[in-house]
Amino acid sequence: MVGPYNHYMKMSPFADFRVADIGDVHLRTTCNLEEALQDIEAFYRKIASAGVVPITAGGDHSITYPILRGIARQERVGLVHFDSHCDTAHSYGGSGLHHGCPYRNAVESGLVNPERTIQVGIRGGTEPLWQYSCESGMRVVHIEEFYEVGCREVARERRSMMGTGPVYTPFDIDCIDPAFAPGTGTPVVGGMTTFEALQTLRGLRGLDIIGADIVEVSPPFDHSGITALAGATLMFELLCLAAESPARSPS
Ligand SMILES: [Mn+2]
Repeated sequence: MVGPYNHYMKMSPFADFRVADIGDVHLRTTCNLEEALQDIEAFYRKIASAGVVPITAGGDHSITYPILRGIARQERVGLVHFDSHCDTAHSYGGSGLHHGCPYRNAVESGLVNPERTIQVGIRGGTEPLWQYSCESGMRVVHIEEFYEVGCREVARERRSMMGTGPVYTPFDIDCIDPAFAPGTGTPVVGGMTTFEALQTLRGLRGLDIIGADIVEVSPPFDHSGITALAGATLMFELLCLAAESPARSPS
């Protein structure tokens, strides 16, 4: 149902680039979060060292931190992060590696430049947990501002913030309104439509995208596969963006 042609970008990434599904990350255990994240990091280190740009289907949002560890370069990466939550919380329930804090970890371990980080679609009742976003210098675009200024302006700001440096694009499906993507663990009403998400992603054309992910799609909570379709469609758009990134060229 998704692809093979992107009518907006006028490209067929599967025909023009070497694209493959390389399967799941094998975890030694699902009972030890620290070890599981080490396994993810090692898997992505191998991918990045082969010169491959990973587009990941999660998994909850805890996976983004070890992915960033695996694909890290010398230069800190910029983030264009789509989510209803900032995910810069403290440790919770005895763990500092849960799905609500990957970006605090990524900044504190020197992987991500908070001044080249923009978080889009933010809303909801857990805002007090995310002070770290503002304290560290991230740009937080609440959903109200997103609607006031529009997709184009948000995209323009992101482009100027990202410049020519490396960019990672994590996409939490709960950024989308649950009317369009109900199958997720922490839905928050009042989000953007799938069309608005696609249009905003398209504003990222030409950035040096070194990886992207779609996280928090939860099939048991889904209805008629609507969230899976949204996730797969967004993933296809991310693939096209990565394929068009300046560092890439057709095989
Ligand atoms: Mn998230």
